[in-house]
Amino acid sequence: MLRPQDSPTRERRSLDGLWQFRLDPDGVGREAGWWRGRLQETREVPVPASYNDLFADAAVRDHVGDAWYQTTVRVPRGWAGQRVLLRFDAATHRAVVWVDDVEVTRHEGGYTPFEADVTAHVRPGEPIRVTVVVNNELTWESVPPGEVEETPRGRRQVYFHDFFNYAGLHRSVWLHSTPHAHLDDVTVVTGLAGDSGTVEYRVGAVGADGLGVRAVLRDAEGVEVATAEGASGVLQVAGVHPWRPGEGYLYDLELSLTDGPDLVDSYVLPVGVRTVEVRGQQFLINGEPFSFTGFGKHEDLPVRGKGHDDVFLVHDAALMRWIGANSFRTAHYPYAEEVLDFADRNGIVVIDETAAVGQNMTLAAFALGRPKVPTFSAETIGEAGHAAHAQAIRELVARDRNHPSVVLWSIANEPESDTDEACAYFEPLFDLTRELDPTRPVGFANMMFSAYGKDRLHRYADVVMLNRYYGWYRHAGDLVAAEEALEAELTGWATEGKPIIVTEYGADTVAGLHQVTPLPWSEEYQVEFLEMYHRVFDRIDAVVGEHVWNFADFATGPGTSRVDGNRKGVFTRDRRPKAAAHMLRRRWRGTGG
Ligand code: GCB
Repeated sequence: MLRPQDSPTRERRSLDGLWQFRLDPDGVGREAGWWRGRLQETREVPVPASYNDLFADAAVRDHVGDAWYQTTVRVPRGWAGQRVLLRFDAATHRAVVWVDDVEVTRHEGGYTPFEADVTAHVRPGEPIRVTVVVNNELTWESVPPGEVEETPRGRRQVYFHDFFNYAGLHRSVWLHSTPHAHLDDVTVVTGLAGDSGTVEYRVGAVGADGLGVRAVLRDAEGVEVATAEGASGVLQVAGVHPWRPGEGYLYDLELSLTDGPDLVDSYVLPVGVRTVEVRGQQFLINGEPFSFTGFGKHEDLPVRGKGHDDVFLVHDAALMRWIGANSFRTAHYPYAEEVLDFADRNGIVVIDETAAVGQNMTLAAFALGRPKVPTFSAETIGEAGHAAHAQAIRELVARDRNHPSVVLWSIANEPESDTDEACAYFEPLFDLTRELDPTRPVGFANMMFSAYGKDRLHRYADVVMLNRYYGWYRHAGDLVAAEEALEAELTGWATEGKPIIVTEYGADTVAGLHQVTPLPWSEEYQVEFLEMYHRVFDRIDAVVGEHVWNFADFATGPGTSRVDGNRKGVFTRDRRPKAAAHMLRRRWRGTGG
């Protein structure tokens, strides 16, 4: 599936804006066929956005089940004779889509795109009614997992991860056109040898028997640097300008489907020429050791929830530059593609994560005070959950494999990782990821309960990724004991011979809360906590990455350990710096101020 784009042969029309919206708390709309006509008793909601925080209404915020969206759009007159597609960049967590009275597609998983060929259901120049039912329920079969509880007060969603279960149409919706004979897939793999580069490409095409494929690579000035013929090939780039951290140099790969002298279809893919490799305890980008500085982030904003927003895309990146962050992890799900495009153009390094979070029932029992159930079993995360996870990996790699910014796949966050069941569950998922993309290392973020000596999954991973909270969930307020414990554990991990990225470390901090003697929740404690971690990191060569948890404060479900959400942000939710931001800036930029 190629993204919608405007090219000499393709066009797109955005469906973003205000849509009609109706919650379906009793779950009657599917039976009643709400897509068959104008949706009744609606209010307007913006797309893209989560619906939860728009109305200051607990029934909307905590809704469990179906939510209906509807809009109309006129198919451009000029699209006669073209294929017409309806594409959703995401619908969280699943959706069914109708064009007028006809179901055209359904999709499972809240953070990857899907589309339907609607050519047979539209007439160029005429309007269509687009109806979508978006369902936000998390179950043992979904990624992430959860459980819907029936209570006397209605249905309640329980989930095992630490961020609010925002739902809705979080990303853009498109109507777009392609020719009937068309390119439908492209993969690039890049290489570097001295000052020459290679761009290996492979395209898929439909209805293309007897047609030719031509590939033209242009540099950032638009100058043609290499060409090739055929559905796959290797372009040689003499005097290559590599993509590198801090400098997102991109070439354009123009792919054309041709019929003799005639152009049938055309698609342009930005390409960064770079290599990624794990060698010993180093993480190499373009053959040079790379150290990750930055954050685990979230897609999370006041009012919008997880709705993608270009304003905050630009602003967050500016703050990351200001502070000296060179990278981030898409905790805990694939982010909007606009975010990766921006990272590509700006040389920001990305650890790309699936939505597999909350697969740890020991942690869930501890955090939610629930009886412990097995994580991986026929009654909990079983075959269906495994299949959904494998599909989530397939869709993530298919969507993001051509982004130079993405250097490492994270296939899960803090899963159970110390049991036979976890090994049986994860080994095939690591294999699958490598089979889908042999060019990037693969890892998962390990949780403290499976500390060094206990974890059994790291043997499948190329990089050790650790989320650690010594000084917070353990040894809270005692940074001396925390420092000893952290150093002892990291020293153990360092003997594994793999690079270590500390993918989370952080302390909840209420902005404006100050203490003379640093105590948990104060700005001073956050600073001393992070400084303690840095002392330890600097003593252990295998540590090649530090990602503070979190870039900004973010919304969570209710709970006694959260005050208006998770406060481990280095910035507040509205992006004001806490004292730790200035400290990090001194460390990461080496500016002394
Ligand atoms: C973690 C999780 C993250 C939480 C964080 C916390 O280990 O990966 O999702 O938000 O801890 O603050 O507890």
